[in-house]
Amino acid sequence: MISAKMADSLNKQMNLELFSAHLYLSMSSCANEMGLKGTATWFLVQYQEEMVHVMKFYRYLVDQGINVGFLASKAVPNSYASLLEMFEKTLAHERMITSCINNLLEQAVKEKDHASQVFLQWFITEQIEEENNDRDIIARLKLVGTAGQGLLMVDAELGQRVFTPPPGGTQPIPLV
Ligand code: OFO
Repeated sequence: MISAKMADSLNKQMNLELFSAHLYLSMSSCANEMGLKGTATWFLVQYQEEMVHVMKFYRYLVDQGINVGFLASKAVPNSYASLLEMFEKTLAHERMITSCINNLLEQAVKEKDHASQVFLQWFITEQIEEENNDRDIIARLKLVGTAGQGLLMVDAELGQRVFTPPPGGTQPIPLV
């Protein structure tokens, strides 16, 4: 049993995770248009990971007896000047998500909602990895420059990324 206020906050986060999924699917499409097939793959995997996040919130809320609500979704940008800009926007977005998750945990602590605290721990750890991945890629892009051979090398590396379904059950959407 969770409070109506906690359920509302978690429901909003579920919708924000859906926004993240749309944002990264759009970035995948942009990268494809720029001829950066490896980057397109990286963002497609990122989209799949975000759908796992959506489903984790969905499952938790439904298991707590909550009828979830899908809110109106904001349009996402679909044009970027460079790959560096794309990853800088990605890092800024992930930092915003980290602060939302931290706020949710603070709310759960304040409400003495132990179940939600345990649930949110996974996201606290996940956000360290999300931000770290983006920082690494930005650093590499700054080293090699944003054009020519260096860019193609980073693009090829990004294309190696594969989606790994999380252990323990929350099934994402089917793989593309
Ligand atoms: Fe990218 O971590 Fe969820 O939104």
